[in-house]
Amino acid sequence: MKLFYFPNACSLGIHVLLEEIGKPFELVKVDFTSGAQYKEAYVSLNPKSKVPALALDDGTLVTEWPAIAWYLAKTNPEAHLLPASIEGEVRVLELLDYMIATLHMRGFTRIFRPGAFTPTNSDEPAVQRTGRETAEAGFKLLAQTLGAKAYLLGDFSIADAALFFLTYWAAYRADMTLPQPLAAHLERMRARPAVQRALASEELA
Ligand SMILES: N[C@@H](CCC(=O)N[C@@H](CS)C(=O)NCC(=O)O)C(=O)O
Repeated sequence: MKLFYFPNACSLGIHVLLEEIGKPFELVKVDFTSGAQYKEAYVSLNPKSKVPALALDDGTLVTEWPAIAWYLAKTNPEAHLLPASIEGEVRVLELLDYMIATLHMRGFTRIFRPGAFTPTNSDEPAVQRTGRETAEAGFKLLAQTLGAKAYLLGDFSIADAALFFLTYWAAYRADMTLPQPLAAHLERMRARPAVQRALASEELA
């Protein structure tokens, strides 16, 4: 299995899950700094020009964060990355959709790449403000969901890996102050050996 990634992109969350599973995998860096995601070598593999992308051993590719995480959880049941009940699975899907579609795509992508949302340079600060408001409102809701629990669903699940890359971005890329339960979740995640291995291998602090 090969994970196409870029350091500190949302692929970090999938990298964490692969480390949690603990089976061998290969990391392939898509060098965003040289625009490699738009060059033929990568586009011919993944026409979406995004990471994460997971190449399976049969040569097929899985894209989209929730689909990759779901695939890894279902094919590695011994890693216990999903709750056992259908109700628990539904809550994970609900959280993943909110975290990826809203906090990542409508929040952080606006903060990091405002130019993708407006052709007018002078509008970019307003785009970033909207992104920040979206992310902050999302974190407020997620803090309520987490409450005093250690992990979003009680036990660790793929949802926590998504929350991890978002809170990591908030703290280390966007200079945001996280609600206390989420700051504690970030530290709890950072204490997990799998997270430490993923951060070290992406040369992140
Ligand atoms: N909907 C995709 C979004 C993935 C995404 O936006 N990835 C970013 C990195 S965090 C990316 O590859 N950006 C490259 C680009 O847009 O040029 C998913 O859930 O996997």
